[in-house]
Amino acid sequence: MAKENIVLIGGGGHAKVVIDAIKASKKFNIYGIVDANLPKGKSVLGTKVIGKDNLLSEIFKDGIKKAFISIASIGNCQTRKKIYSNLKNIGFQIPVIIHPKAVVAEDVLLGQGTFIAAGSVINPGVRTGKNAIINTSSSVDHDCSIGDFVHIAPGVTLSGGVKIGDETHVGTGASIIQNIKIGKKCLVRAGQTVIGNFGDGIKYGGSKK
Ligand code: JB3
Repeated sequence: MAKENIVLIGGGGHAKVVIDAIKASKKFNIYGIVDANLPKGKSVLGTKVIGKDNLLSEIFKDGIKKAFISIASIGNCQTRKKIYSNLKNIGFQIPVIIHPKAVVAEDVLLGQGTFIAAGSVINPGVRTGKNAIINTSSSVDHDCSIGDFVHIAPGVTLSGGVKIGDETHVGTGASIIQNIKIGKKCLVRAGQTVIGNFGDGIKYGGSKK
């Protein structure tokens, strides 16, 4: 059966990780990338930049019904949220993308647009909201709940029953012990170990130098 076309939004570093996962999963044919700054014709891992976001409505009318946000975010997901609502307004479906070298339990529920990178382990009972990123080699243990637009950076470890609020960024290599609750729009800085709950809007861990 012919693979369905998908258009990517963003052609930077995270796009390379997403393109690799899509190619490895063999689920979609990548139609092209729209990017706010990259020149038309630039190749990202063999996928061409075909224009900017103003092309998306035309692409949809031409029959490309799937799109995926291949921009990550470090601490601020407003761009992803803006793009997401634009895609939904146009009518795009935003699938879940899972690298075949991730380990995902069968009862896991992943919100639309969620990305699971290579080497990640998602254990039973996990739920994510929409457009979450579970990045390279991170581990999300049983019954964790991950909110909308959350970014779990590479190498993060979440023990069982952890709750992460919408739009929170958990930085590279951070560890969060079991049943901890973290609020919305927080930033857990890289390498931190979290052993206590905290609410919304907290920047947790040593300040940037
Ligand atoms: O550290 C790791 C494993 N990954 C990082 C990731 C989490 O964040 C990565 O190394 C980068 O630091 C970053 O990846 P990302 O999100 O791809 O950022 P960057 O490499 O800067 O690429 C973002 C791309 O999105 C750029 O080409 C921008 O021009 C483009 N862009 C920004 N805003 C946009 C928009 N493209 C479209 N279509 N629409 C926009 O609104």
